[in-house]
Amino acid sequence: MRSLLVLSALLVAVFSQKVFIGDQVLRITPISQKQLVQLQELEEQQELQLDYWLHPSSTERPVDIHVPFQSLQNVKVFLESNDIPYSIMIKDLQEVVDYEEMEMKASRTVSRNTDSFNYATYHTLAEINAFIDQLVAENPGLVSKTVIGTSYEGRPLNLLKFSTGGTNRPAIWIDTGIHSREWVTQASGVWFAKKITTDYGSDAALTAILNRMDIFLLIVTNPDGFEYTHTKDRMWRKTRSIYAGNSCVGVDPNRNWDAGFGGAGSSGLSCSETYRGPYAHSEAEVKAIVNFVKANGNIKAFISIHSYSQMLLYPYGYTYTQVPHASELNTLAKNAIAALTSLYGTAYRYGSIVSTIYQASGGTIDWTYNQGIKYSYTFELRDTGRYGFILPANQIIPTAQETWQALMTIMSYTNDHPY
Ligand code: BHK
Ligand code: ZN
Repeated sequence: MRSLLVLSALLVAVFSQKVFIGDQVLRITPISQKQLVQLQELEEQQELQLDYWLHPSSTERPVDIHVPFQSLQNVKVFLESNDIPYSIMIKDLQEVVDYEEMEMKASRTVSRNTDSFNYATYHTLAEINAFIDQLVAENPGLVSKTVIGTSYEGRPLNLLKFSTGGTNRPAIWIDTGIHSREWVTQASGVWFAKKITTDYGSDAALTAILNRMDIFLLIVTNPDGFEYTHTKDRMWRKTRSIYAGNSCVGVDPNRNWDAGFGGAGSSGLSCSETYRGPYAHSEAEVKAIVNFVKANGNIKAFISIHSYSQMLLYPYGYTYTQVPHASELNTLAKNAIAALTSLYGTAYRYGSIVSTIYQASGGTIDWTYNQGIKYSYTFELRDTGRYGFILPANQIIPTAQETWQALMTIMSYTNDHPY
């Protein structure tokens, strides 16, 4: 294994692509409050360079940790000496990353229109941007593109607008890919865009929505991070912003919003995956959406899509206080999940963020809800952890299809319940 480490260092030097040789993802199932606290303390040990894919919250839910090869012995000894049960979910992360890259390269073709686009594989930022321009060109009466801002590194934030006319119509917002490594979300966003153009005029429910409302869709919400996941580090989650005095690059864009900013479930340390940033809305990608929402006062549903863990969540994440519309949001979530599950039987949990996943401050939908957007939801798409962020590409279309069932439920309800 020592030679593996030398080899991995060599590979980084030659290809400048981060490697995960011998890294494992452990699924830990704490059985007591004490073990939960031990797992929280483990997270503070920065020298271990642990990447918590699922944070500790309760004994009801597992904790998934991506452990670098060089920390594996220490972590396993720690777990075993404290009798904390665990299993190995991914035994060599590099193997699944390599397989994904091989599949992606094998299926790569240059597509000249959105009918020949391969929806069943992962795509680069350039390919998704080309798709966006093709979709606009093919559907000039329905689809348009607005650049709502620029990322830290200067990339455009390409927002798609689906509209059949009118001015300042009530609208639905959907974003995917705010966390760059959650690749099934951007891939689903592409599929949703195409689906809207094929269903308008033929599907009665979608047609009714678009006859009264607009749909905004931001597919690559974190383009700098997304490009980085393709070229340097498949596991990159945050933005790529740099602040003087910080040791590490990037801010968690789902801890950067002005809703309980700085509170529990966010970190003030730049090297943390949940680093909140120097101040609320410091991130260009977040600020662009904030400006857009404020300028377009008519957004009625705001849906921010992540992966993984198969959940549909509503506010709050920063406080245990229930939102005033909790019961309506809960019923709508239940109906949306019933529609989702009806397609392939995929099981979802639903509820408020804080009661369903864990406490997290500065999250997107807490801010949008506090802005008055009642139907604010976050999805966590497939899977429940077998592959986590490296979801096999043959699950892209089924994931997008089932998610679309839930989205249609929320969008139709929003259209039928003006406020
Ligand atoms: C979702 C919404 C609001 C706050 C937290 C979450 C869970 C999400 C996160 O930001 O920690 C989990 C995650 O990225 C994996 O998608
Ligand atoms: Zn996420």
